[in-house]
Amino acid sequence: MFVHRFSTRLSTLVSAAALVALGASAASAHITLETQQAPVASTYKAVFRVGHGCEGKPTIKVRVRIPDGVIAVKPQPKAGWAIEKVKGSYDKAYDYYGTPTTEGVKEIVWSGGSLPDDEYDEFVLRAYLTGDLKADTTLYFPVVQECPDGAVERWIEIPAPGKSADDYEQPAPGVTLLPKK
Ligand SMILES: [Cu+2]
Repeated sequence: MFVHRFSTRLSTLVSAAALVALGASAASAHITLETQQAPVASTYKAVFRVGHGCEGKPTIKVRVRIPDGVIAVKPQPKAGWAIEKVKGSYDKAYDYYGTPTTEGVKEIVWSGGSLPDDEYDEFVLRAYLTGDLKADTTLYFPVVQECPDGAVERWIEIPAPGKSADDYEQPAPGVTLLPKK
């Protein structure tokens, strides 16, 4: 996030062209999804890319909230990290290959590791994007990134209609939904 605040402060001092360059580098540093398009009614491998810690501090916990319509969630085991699967009821019954499904994982928490600010890592889960999700919309996975001494980065901003992630300081990672194959 240092990059973003730095660029905001600088905004009155530098030219528009320089700002564009800063914005591009800041965007690549967010927590983002590797695969940014996926059809509904299909299985999706979500790779969350963590580009930096909390203003220089290492990342010690990553919490991912599972949005409505995303079911059958399974995190990929990760060496050096414990995984908590927080379960709950879905907002409705979703069809999972003919089986009505009413509950499952709503949040995944990776903890116990330490990712230095100057290193890169990925946190992976697999899930089913139900046919109830709407194609041609963006599905967002809010992520909270925690660091020592209470430092935290909340990647939870959901862009309003007509806006994009680039319009926000801490956008939630998103995947554009495509029509069912
Ligand atoms: Cu960033």
